[in-house]
Amino acid sequence: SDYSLEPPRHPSLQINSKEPFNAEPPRSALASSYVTPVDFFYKRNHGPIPVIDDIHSYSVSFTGLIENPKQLFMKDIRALPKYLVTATLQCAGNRRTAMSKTRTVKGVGWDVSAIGNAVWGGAKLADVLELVGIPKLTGATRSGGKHVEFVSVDKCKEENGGPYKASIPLIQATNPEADVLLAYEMNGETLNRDHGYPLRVVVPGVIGARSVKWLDSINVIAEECQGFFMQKDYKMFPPSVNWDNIDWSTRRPQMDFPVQCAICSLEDVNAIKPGKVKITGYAASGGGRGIERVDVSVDGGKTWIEASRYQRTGIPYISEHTSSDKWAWVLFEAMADVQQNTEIVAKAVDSAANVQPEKVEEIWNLRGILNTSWHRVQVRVGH
Ligand code: MTE
Ligand code: MO
Repeated sequence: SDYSLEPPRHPSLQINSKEPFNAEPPRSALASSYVTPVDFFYKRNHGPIPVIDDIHSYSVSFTGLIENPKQLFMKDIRALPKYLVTATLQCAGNRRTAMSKTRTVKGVGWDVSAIGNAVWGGAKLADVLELVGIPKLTGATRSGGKHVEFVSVDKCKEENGGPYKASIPLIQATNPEADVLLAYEMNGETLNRDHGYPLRVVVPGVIGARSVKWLDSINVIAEECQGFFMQKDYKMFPPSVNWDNIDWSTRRPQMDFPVQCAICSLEDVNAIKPGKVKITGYAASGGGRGIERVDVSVDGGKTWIEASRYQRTGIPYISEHTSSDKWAWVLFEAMADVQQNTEIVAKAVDSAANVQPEKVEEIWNLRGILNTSWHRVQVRVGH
């Protein structure tokens, strides 16, 4: 079958779907390291993993509304300055399983680990676009191009056997500060097949769906990409919209992800001993908004304590401080005293003072995306 050439994967991944391969690490493994090891990084695919063997003949074609259409080979991309960007990638479907418990949603189920933080290495898309005649900070090309479309090599059924694709605005693609990369490395190693070998897009602060893997072409276009995953998926609808009354054209494709956090040191329903319990997890927000605060409750949300936050070890985390990684998650830690069965809750606040919604019901949507409701775990305390 098409799936006979899949790469090997770590046995401790929880598999949510086998073909296409969708898997996430156990919670406990996720929050134990600031930079997520490649083996434990969630894998989100819509078709078989492409086989790209001949790296010398591999190229990306640049087409559309540009001055100098051309083909770029890996050597051309590698000849540009190499940047390392620490960025958290999160699937819009992260925490979907919990959302589907209130009302059924459509999509692959995920626990809290469809998220990971990696050091991506590659060329800035803004530098690459200069090679095809588009200067930095361009909102529109002379021929009217306003969006940059990324088209993959893979084939998926949602595109009727065509390639996966997505787009971002040209102004973001040509802004060096937006740190959009054409990445060929992940955590200092050559990007592996699962994560987009030999070349993928990384759009920091934006839902994972726009970070197209296995690039085949980049097209500068007038309107945003008309592909399935931009127009018929990954849009946020209100709870009143169902499969009978949905009108996809009424909503924009989701780009930035909202403020999110999850407890990773506990699962439903863990049995713990009475006394001090350590509560750890991650918090992240989109658009480069840092994490201002993480609140933890051990009485179901009646009272709260503030968790401590950190990124790289030894450097205190201060939201919007230059020593912090602006596109990356923060890990949090709190100690609390627990004497009886209870619900432990976490919620984060980002640098724009955005907060997480209390109840999943309020943000329920038929595709089960962006479940950023307060994260709750039930614990049983044994004396
Ligand atoms: N790119 C291609 N070509 N095909 C895909 O199926 N999935 C997208 C995105 N890029 C996808 C893709 C989605 S929905 C997510 S969340 C991220 O890749 C996941 O990236 P990862 O598997 O490296 O974690
Ligand atoms: Mo995703």
